Amino acid sequence: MKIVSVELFVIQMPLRSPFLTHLSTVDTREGIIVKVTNKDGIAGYGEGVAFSSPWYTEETVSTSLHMLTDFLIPLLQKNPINHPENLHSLFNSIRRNHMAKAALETAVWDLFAKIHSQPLSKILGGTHTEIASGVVVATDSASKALKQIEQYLDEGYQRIKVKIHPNQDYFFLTEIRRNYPDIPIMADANSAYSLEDVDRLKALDDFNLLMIEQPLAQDDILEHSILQKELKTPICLDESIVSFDDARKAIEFGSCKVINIKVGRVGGLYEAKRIHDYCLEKEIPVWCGGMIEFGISRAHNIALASLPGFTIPGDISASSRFWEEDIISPEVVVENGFITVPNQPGIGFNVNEKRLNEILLTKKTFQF
Ligand code: OSB
Ligand code: MG
Repeated sequence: MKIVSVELFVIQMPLRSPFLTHLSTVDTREGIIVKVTNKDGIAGYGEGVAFSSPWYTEETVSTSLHMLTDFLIPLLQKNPINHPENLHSLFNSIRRNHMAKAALETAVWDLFAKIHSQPLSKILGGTHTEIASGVVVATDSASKALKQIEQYLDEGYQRIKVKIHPNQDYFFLTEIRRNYPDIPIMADANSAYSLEDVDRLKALDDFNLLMIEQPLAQDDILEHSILQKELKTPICLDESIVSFDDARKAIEFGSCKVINIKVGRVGGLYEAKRIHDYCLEKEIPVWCGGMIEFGISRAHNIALASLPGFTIPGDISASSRFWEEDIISPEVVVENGFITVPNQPGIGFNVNEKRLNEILLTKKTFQF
């Protein structure tokens, strides 16, 4: 692939409205854009999706920059590769730090697809030409949630996800179901409960939720298997699945009936595809999770979600869900509830350099 340079752009953009969970409020998003250029001047892009603080996983923007600068980029520099899949074993010498790895790995996938003049979705084995779009409501009152749900349904979103926790669950969902008895809805707890809350969680079976996401501890597989036996509502795991082996164990133990795949959380597209392939074989539906991301990661998610096992709407929403103006052109749009999978080579979206520069904090270049 003859990579000649890697550039890191640290950017920062305010969200159009704050994103509230019981763990943290995100109102400004920092991120890392990775640009990998080959000897012919072809550029591939990736995005680091760690947050500024370690509330969702242990990684942060700073730890990602450290890993990229001091370990991952030097490894790639010393070990030229000819296929993005080679990065998986190359990066194995470094423990975890999945979001840092995925930032660089996804950029190399985009470059590889562009070198072969193929859409990334095709390179990965994607079959869908459009993907069903869902959206997340992350607010702290039923009245605000109802307003947002109304707006998102108007915009065509096919599934609504709401954030829940012990102070915002039964009453909150009652209000929503009173207004919207039939819409496809699910709830994400981001580990707000423990097994002691089993009766509280059982009560949520009343709401005909598509699934409940990550009710118990962020690193648990065992207790979710105990809980799933008590619930009618399917459990979907997010935080607990950081690798192929986690997915295999969770499915074997019956800890979940659905898996949310996030490219950053599992360390890249290669691992994401392995999890997808395994779930397809085991008839476990998967959907693509979101990280309040900018357009580059959004584009990688679209390519991933074009794979055949992505059968339910995930958290890939339009650029306008979070941003006044995204860093890609065209922006991601949702039409009649669907996002079209692009046909252009690579991720199929151009980087809007003007916008990127407007929100740029720092830039670092590594010449190979
Ligand atoms: O738990 O899925 C999550 C956002 C940031 C961190 C974790 C999560 C989320 C979301 C939605 O729920 C993300 C999105 O729509 O981009
Ligand atoms: Mg989640």
